[in-house]
Amino acid sequence: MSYQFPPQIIEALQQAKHIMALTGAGTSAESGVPTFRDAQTGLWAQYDPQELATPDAWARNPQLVWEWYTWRRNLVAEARPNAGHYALAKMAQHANQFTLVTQNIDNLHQEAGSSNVIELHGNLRRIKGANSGCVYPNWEAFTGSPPQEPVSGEYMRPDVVWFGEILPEVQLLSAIEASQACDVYLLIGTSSLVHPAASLVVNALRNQATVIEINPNPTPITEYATYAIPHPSGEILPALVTAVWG
Ligand code: BJW
Repeated sequence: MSYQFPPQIIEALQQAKHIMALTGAGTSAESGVPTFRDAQTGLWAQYDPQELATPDAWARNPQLVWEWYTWRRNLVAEARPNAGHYALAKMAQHANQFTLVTQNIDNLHQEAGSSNVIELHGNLRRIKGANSGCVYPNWEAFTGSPPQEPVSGEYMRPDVVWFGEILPEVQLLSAIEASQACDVYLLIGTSSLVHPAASLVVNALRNQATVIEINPNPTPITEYATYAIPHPSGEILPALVTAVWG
């Protein structure tokens, strides 16, 4: 990709003591994973994701919600990390300090080699007891739609964070700390509509960090970002890593 990065972006990244990146669904779009607010296909076209990712939807119809997540798990199983995921893993090796925070539940950052990924909204691979919250690392160990916990008989649900639910405390606190400490904040492939993830950038802006948004479409943050790069992250991130670190 022949994007001409402003020299200030290169300099800010080269000199940064601490880079934080917050990623959203757009980061995995070039891996073939639909973004959260994209139109859905086939059977699922009639459902609004925002109305399926809620405790109310689960209470009303756990089978429907479980099947939606099964459909998404199958999509993600076919997906491979794209050049943007790999570039972020590479960035971590060059940066003095690097914190990768994701809203995604697809595990693609880890598959690209990123470690210590802070997952704010859970992970599609894990499931947990709907009442006990007891977490199991691998959904494949269970059958049923939704599966039931073998001893207690309670329903098992995906270990993800739905609207109205509290984010995992340790992960959220780590993300808040990084957003307060970083001098460069990369905002990648997120519509910045969902809080508290969308509010983290306020900490960075308050501290005069350089905020660089990478998203083909404008978001509520675009006008506040120091730089907005309106292109796909799978193209921009590898070019950026090369431009900054060679
Ligand atoms: C590309 C690209 C390419 C395309 N390259 N880019 C403050 C104000 C108002 C409301 C609230 C608030 N605080 C809390 C709330 C309530 C609520 C909320 O935010 N509501 C808003 C919708 C208004 N938040 C919550 O309920 C959170 N809980 C909470 O705060 O608890 C305390 C509390 C509760 C109640 C009231 C007050 C406090 C929990 C939020 C959990 C979100 N969960 C989900 C589902 C996870 C599981 C699953 O995936 O099924 O997380 S919702 C969904 O949105 C998912 C995503 O992680 C999240 C963000 O979406 P994301 O990643 O930004 O995706 P998209 O699709 O929106 O955008 C994709 C972007 O990519 C687009 O911009 C494209 O342009 C771009 N793109 N191709 C780069 N190639």
